[in-house]
Amino acid sequence: MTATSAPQPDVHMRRILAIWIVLSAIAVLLILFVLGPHMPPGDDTAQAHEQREANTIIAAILAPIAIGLLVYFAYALRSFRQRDEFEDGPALYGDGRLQGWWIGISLAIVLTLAAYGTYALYSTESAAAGSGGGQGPTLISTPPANALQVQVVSQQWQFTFRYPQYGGVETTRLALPVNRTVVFHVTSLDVIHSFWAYQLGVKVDAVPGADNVADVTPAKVGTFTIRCAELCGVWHGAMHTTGEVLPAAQFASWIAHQRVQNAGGTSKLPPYNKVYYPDPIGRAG
Ligand SMILES: [Cu+2]
Repeated sequence: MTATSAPQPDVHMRRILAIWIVLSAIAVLLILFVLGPHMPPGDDTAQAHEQREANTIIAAILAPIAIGLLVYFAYALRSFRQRDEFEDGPALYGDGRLQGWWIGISLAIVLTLAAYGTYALYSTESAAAGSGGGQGPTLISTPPANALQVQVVSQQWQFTFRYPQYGGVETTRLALPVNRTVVFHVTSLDVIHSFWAYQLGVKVDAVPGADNVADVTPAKVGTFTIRCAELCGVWHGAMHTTGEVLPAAQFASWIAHQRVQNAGGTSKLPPYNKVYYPDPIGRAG
């Protein structure tokens, strides 16, 4: 028997604690400084930047928890394994210290995240940067007067985009000028979809009869991915396209060209409205 030379429970706990602290410190530093700058959804807009920050912070908080579980599991496998006859360990009842720590730490983590989320939601900084959420017809931010209005019209299974300030022209491609605030008005003609412009940090429910508004300011010229993020029927998976952020002059000539090219189609569209309703029997002509 090696019972006399086996480490005491306190020694085990101290070892586990030491391994956990070292690994957690490494993981948190790696997440904050190495992985963080590459976390989704990037920083093409202030909203995307904030979401990336939130993802980084949450990952940094969760890593020590995950590492704690894995370290304990690995240590238990190695050191606490019953090698001869199998026998249950003593039951753990009413360990007040363990319960106290468990409830205390869980409470601290949850309340910290709730406070952080609430602060981020209501801080003047994020309100000024725009609201990517699109939770209804009114914005929590105040977009500038020259903001570009774009209506996102969703239907099974594609998005089209209407520009009310440019004669109400409707296009199958979404192009936006760089550094100009855009206000998306998201709606649907049939079932519930979700307009997800990944790199812009915008995800807005597209609900029939609803005008969900979100504003954002694209800060970089380039392309971004648009996906439907709500299961909407058999071709939901094919409901995606690529949007484009253009230099201002290029956007101006693009939209001017769209107006001319689509003039025939625009004249047959119903007048611009916050919402539309399906017209299966063609009452609108
Ligand atoms: Cu969809």
